Amino acid sequence: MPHKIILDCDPGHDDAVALLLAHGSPEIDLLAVTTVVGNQTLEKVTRNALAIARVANITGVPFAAGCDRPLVRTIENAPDIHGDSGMDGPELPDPTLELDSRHAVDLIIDTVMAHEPNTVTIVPTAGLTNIAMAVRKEPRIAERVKEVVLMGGGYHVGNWSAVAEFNIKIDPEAAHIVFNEKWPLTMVGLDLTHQALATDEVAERIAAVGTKPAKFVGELLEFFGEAYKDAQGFDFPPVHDPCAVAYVIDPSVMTTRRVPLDVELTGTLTLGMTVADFRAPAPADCNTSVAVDLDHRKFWDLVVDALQRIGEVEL
Ligand SMILES: [Ca+2]
Repeated sequence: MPHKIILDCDPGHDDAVALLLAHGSPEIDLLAVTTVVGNQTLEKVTRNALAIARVANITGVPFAAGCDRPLVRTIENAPDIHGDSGMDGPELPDPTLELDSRHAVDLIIDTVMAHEPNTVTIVPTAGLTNIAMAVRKEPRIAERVKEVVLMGGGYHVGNWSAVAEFNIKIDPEAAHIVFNEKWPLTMVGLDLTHQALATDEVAERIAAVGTKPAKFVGELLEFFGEAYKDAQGFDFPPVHDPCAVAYVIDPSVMTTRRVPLDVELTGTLTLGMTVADFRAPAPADCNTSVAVDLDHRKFWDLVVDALQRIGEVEL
């Protein structure tokens, strides 16, 4: 049985790869795609999500727009990494898919409540505003969701400050809510995703697929690589978001460690830091884990395989 997921995202170059991986993998049943302010404004990331749907011919999956600002903080976007559109690089086709009329928060709640308990995994690859709002509006989803597997945070690294990662830092209050719920939660943070580099060999493998969706990914990664080189001094871009989807497809793609996790809300220098307490063996009731080591080859095999399965798509 494929794993049922809701992808909550802010496309975003790496969100695009995450969405294509979810769509192309036979191990994933993509129930819904929801968007939230983050890499760019809600309007832009939602348009980008619909453009990806057109590029990969994703139909029959509801897409809904969610929160256009964080719970408490003012809006922070990341144009230095993702450009003015939020997904600069390839030409973005005009969307043909219509948005679901529901707010993303309601689509998330409806989707979780409509499925059997312990069958739906929520995969957030953006700020956690929608997920926090959903679990506040309908607390029963905390017991009903199988797991939350999120891209965000880092137990030893930051990128939006010395110790805080973008998705957590832009809405730390939302992250605090999500990290402190009862659901099992796996944090696929920067410690892991900085191993998911799109090297030259990876770019060649994607180009060799030879389809329009693969070319689209190639152009995304080219822009992303330049942006990461300029902004953060990386030789190759870390492709964060599909790591969370890959973990749902095949947990053996990475090692994880169970550890108590929380989110700093009051630090002068550490706001939005995801604090992992490694001092002792995790207590029996610990429901949080962090991703540690990535199998780079296996990860990119999943992405390339998904692109091959998507095949050619005519625009
Ligand atoms: Ca993202």
